[in-house]
Amino acid sequence: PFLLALLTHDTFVAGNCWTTFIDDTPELFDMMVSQNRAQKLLAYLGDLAVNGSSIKGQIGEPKLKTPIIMPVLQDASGNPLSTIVPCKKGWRNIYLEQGPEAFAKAVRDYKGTLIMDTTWRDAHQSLLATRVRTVDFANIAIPTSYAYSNAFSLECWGGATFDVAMRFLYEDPWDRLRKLRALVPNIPFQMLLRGANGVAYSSLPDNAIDHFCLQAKQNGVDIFRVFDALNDLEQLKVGVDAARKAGGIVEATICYSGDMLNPEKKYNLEYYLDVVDKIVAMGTHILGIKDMAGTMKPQAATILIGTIRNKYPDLPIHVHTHDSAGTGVASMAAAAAAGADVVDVATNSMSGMTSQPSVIALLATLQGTIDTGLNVDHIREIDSYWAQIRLLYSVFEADLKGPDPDVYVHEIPGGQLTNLLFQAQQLGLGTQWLETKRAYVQANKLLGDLVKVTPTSKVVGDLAQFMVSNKLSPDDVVERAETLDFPDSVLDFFQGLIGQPYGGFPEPLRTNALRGRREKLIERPGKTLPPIDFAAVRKDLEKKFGLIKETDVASYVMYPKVYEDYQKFVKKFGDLSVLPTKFFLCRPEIGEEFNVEIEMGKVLILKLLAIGPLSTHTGQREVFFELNGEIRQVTVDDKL
Ligand code: 3PY
Ligand code: ZN
Repeated sequence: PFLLALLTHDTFVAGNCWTTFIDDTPELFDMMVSQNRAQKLLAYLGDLAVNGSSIKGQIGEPKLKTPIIMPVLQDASGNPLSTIVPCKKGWRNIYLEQGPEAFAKAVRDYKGTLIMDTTWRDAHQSLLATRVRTVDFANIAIPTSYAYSNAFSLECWGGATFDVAMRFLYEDPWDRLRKLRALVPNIPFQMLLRGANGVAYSSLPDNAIDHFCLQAKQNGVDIFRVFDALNDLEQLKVGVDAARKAGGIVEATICYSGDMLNPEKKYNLEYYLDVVDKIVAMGTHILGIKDMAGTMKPQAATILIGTIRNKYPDLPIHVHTHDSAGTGVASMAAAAAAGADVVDVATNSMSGMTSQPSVIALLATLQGTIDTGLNVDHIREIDSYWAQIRLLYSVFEADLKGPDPDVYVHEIPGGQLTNLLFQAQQLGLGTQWLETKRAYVQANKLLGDLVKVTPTSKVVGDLAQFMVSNKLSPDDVVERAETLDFPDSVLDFFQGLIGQPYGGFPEPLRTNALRGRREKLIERPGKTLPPIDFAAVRKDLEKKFGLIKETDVASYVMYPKVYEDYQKFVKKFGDLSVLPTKFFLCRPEIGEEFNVEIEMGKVLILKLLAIGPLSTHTGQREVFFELNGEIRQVTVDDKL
């Protein structure tokens, strides 16, 4: 087709084909790029048609069979609201015009309680294995900019989304951030940063966190919720300082674990208040309270938030929970009543159970007492979109059947609960799930009763699964520690790579498990990790992958192997983030026509025509497509 375009080009036909023809006719180059992209896309679709989906965690086909119907918001007079361009009104303007301190003050001065919507990050991380793709956020982004214009923030980035975007969805997480930012200029974007671990699972050199936060800020993040999984303040400070230096709004966060109301538990009110005092002394624009498992009962919320509010009347407080036990709305309402400035919710269809409580359930609970500034009708309209998206991603559902108030016993964080349940279901053993939960409690006790959230929750979960699969009792683990082959994450923790736990490491388990193979760290890891040489990383990546962005450098530093695999995938199949999810997950029907906008204004009209017979000679099949009216053919290895 490129040659055809060249031969039929007006200038060429007229005989004016001087040597600079190609330089002077850049549209030919554009066309070559488009052709190349189209061919890669067909290679992916052909592979999908022959071999089925290779997306990890996918089971079956989406339940959604019909095209997505877009919501229509209405203005106060009942007329359709135009959502052609993004809304401009919102809390982000205060930050952009007056800076983080003024933003924090305005939030504190607000008379009601604001909300953060987590649908674009934690909700799908907790319910759909973090698999929602950029295109499905982008399609609803502009209407969301109107419906949520009074929201404190949208949580849309960080946590597990960074890793999963590259590893399983073959997307650039930075590209997602940039696209969404352009579509939602008015609502603050919030990310979750795992302190000195960045968005990885153990510590990185300090300059990697600084570099990452600067890129995040420059590409669209406004608010950095920074936590450390052990509430280790030195580890936390690395993230807090990086976010502040980048110019972001800092939300230094304390992780809530266990049951503060139970006097026998390790983490009590005194413990939390001590950590809060230290966070305040460290300096933060906002205090985050992160109840990642949903074990903060309403009465605990009242006492904890009420006490902090009295002690620090000017400090904005932002509270996060999960609805695993079914008490999330009650806890968030209690937090709001006790003086929280912001609480977390998710759109109805992406809420409940291991996700955040439902936004409309919370609005109904607060109605007439606490104002959130939100328009319920608009929120409901946006949810009509998410109800369809939930069906589109049904292939990643963990199939939770209802709330799990057992969370008060096992204390498994929301995202991990779904994950472990899914894995237990895959094994198909009816008792596996109960055994995993029981082992999780035992593993936590063996490790010294940790604050459990990524990455410490992974340490506990890995030890629990290790105990179940090797049929080990807690006594077996202690007695045989010197010979057992513990999971890497457990050894990382024992070594001190994740930080120092409150109350110290469990001994002699730690020493026996390490057996002198790794040196025990007594200081935070970042102090001794050699700094990243960014120029050298960039040079190396350019050699391997050609022109790259500074955000690629940050991706590589965070996840070297995942980034390289992602780049190799893109070289083969192109950027698939533009492909509608239905055709990313499943092959189209024969004869079904669909469109893919590969870049602004460049739309491919595609149709799968036929899948050829298997060549016993090559083990391959020819797959035939129609692309913008022309027949195209790709050769695919049949792997089945
Ligand atoms: C993450 O770190 O990804 C979390 O969601 C922690 O709650
Ligand atoms: Zn969470």
